[in-house]
Amino acid sequence: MSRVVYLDGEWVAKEEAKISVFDHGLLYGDGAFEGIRAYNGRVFRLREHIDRLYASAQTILLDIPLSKEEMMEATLETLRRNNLSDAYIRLVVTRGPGDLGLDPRKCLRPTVFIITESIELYPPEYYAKGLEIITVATRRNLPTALDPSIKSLNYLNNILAKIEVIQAGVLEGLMLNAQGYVAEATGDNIFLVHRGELITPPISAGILPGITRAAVMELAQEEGISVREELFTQHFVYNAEECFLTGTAAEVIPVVKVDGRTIGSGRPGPITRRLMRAFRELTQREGVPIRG
Ligand code: PXG
Repeated sequence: MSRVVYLDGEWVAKEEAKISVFDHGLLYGDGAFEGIRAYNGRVFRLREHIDRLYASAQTILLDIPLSKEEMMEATLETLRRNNLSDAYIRLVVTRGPGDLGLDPRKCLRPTVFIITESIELYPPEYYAKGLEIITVATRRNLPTALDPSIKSLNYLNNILAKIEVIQAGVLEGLMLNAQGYVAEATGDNIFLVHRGELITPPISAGILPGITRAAVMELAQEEGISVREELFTQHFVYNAEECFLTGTAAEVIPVVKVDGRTIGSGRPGPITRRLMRAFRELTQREGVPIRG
C-alpha cells in the first residue's frame, strides 16, 4: 500500500505530494516544523509538539490556517490512512507560495503538510555502549538573531554542524553558544550527571526546548534525582560522571567520550540507564491514541 501525505487539507499519494518552487519555505526557509513520534498506537506528547509548532509560528508571524485541534486530528488521520502504529511524523508549515522577493505579504496562503513514515532507529549497540561525540566549531545561532527556540525551516546552522560531525566520523556533535557555553547537540539536547545531580543548559543558553528534555526532567524528579538548569563549559562536560543526549529520534542515548576525553567510567552510567528505561516506559504508556 502506497503512503499518503497530508497536503493543504487533502491526502495525496506520496509521489504526488509536491509544492511550488515559489514556496517561501523553499526559497527562504520561511516556515516551521516539528518531528514527532508514535509508539504502539499512541502519539507521544502530541499536544506539546503542536504547542511548540504554534509558538514557532507565532514568533515568525505565520498564521497557521488550522486550529491546534484540527492540526492534531490531521496528524492522527494521516497515521490512520497509512496504517501506522509506530512512526516518525513530520509536520511542516511554510509561508506558502509567493514571488521572488522576501515580502511575506505576497504569500497568500501557508503550505501545510504532514508526512508519516516508519522510524529508522539508531542501532541498539549505541545505547548499550554509548556514543563518542565531538565539539564542533560552528556556534549555535545567536538567540538575538534567530532564536534556536524557534524550530524554523532554517536548519543550516545545525546542518553545518552536522557536516563537521560527519567529517569527524562520529554520530553527534556538541554546539557551543556564542559565549562559549555548551548549548546542545545538532539535533538533541544534552544532560550531565554531576555529584548525582542532573544538569542541563537553560533555554536561555540558546537551545531548542526539547520535548524529550522536558519529559526526562519530569522523570528525574519522579525518580528523586534533582535537576538543575545551569550554564556550563566544556571542562564541566569532560569531568561529568555521566552524559547523555535527548531527542525525539534518539530518545535518551548515553555519551561516553567527548573530544577524546572518556566520560566517567567510559560506560553508560546508572542514572543514564535508569532514565533510558523510565523514558521507554513512558513512551509505551503515554500518548494520544491514534484509533479511538
Ligand atoms: N535540539 C535541536 C536543535 C533539535 O532539532 C532537539 C534538540 C530535541 O528536541 P525534541 O523535542 O525532539 O526532544 C531537536 C529535535 C532527526 C531530527 O531526524 C531531529 C530533530 C529535528 C529534526 C530532525 O534526527 N531534533
